[in-house]
Amino acid sequence: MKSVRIRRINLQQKQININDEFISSLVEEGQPVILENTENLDMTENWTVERLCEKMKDCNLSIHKGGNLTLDFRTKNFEYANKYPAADFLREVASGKVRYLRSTGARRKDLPDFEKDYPSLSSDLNLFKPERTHSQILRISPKDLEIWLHYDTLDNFLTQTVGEKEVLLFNPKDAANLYLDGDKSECIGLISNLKENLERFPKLFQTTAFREVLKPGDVLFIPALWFHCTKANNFSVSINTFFKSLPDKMYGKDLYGNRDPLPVEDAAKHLQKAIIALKQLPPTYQHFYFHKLGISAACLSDNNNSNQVFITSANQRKSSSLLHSLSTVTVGIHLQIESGAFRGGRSLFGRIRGPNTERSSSISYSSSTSALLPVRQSARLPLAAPFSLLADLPTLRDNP
Ligand SMILES: O=C(O)CCC(=O)C(=O)O
Repeated sequence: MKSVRIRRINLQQKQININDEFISSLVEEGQPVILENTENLDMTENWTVERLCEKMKDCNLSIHKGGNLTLDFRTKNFEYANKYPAADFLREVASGKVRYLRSTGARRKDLPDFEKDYPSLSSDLNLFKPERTHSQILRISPKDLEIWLHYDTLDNFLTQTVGEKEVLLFNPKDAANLYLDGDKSECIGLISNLKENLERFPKLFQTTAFREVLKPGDVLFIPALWFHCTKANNFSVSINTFFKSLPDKMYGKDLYGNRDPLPVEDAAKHLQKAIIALKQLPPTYQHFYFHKLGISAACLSDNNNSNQVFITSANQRKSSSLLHSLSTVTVGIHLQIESGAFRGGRSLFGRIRGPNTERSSSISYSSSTSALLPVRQSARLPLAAPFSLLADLPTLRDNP
C-alpha cells in the first residue's frame, strides 16, 4: 500500500477566505485537502468536558454504544441508545467508554442542523456553511474510537474542534481493491490494525492511502465518493458539513448523505432489468451477450452465483447495496422489497417475484447492508420462510 500525506493549505498565509467560490474550486479539483490556520475553529480551551456538560445540559442524545473501540457498521458491533442525557454521555466518553455521537435532527427524520440543534455550541465558533449545505453533524468520540471505512455521496468538510484525529482516505478509483459491501468496506480497523488487514485483504497493497492527523482548527475536505475512516487520538469533537455539488435534480431525499445520485439508481434499475432479460437465455448466450453488452464485469462474478437471489429495495437508501449485488450476482429470481418498511431496522415486508409467480411474505432480514443471499444457505438464514416459497419457482430449478 502506497501512503501519501494529504495536502495542507494555510489559509492565513495564502490569504484565503472560505467562500462558495473557493469551495467550488476544491470540488472541481476533486482531491482531499486540509485547510489549516482557520479562524476560531479550535475549541480546545472553550469546550472542556465540563464546559460541554454545561452547554449541553438540556440535550438528550441518540448515540452509538458498544464494547469495541473499532466500530463496524456491517456487523453492528454496537447498539443505538436514545434519549441519552448529554452529561452522562460526555463523562463516559471522557473516561474512554465506547460511546459515539453522530448527531441526529430534532426528530429522527429531520436533517441534522448543528447551528439550530446546538445553538449553545454553534455560537462559539465560526463555522462556515456552503450555500448548498445538506446537513451539519456533531460527532463526539472517545480516545481510540475508529469509524469504519465508507464513502458518502455528498461532498464534505470535516472540521476538527477538540482533540486530534487520524484520517485515512482512498480515491474512488481504488474501489475495486477495498472489499466493498455496499457503501462500506469489509476492512475494519484499517488505522488501528493495518497489518492484519493487509494480511487478510491483499488487494489493499494495490491502493494508495491518503493520511494525516487533524489538529484542532483543521478542516478536511473529503470529496464525494472518497473512502474514509477516522480514529480519534484523544477525546474528540468534530462537526461535519455535507453539501451538494451536482444539480439539485440529481439528488433524492437522503438523511445520511450516502444515497446514490438519482441517475445511478435509474441505471441500476435498467441494469437489473437487462440481467433478468438475459437470464431467459441458455448460459452460452448469456455469457456471449453479457460480454457483448459490456456488462460482463457486473454480472459474471468470480464464483458461480447462479443460485443466488437478488433483493432490491424500494427504500432508496439501499440502492448502493443494490449496486453491490449487481456486481456479484446473476439473477434467476427477483425478490423485490416493495414497501421498504423497516421494523427494528432489520425487518422488511417484501414481495417475492419470479417470472411467473408473485407472492407476499414477511421477511426477516438479518444483514443491514448486504442484500445478497445465497439460496443454498437459505435453511440457515432467517429468510427460511420466503425461501421455502421460492423453492417451487421454476427458474430456480432451471439454474442449478
Ligand atoms: O470522524 C468521524 O467521527 C466520522 C467522520 C465521517 O465519517 C464523515 O464526516 O463522513
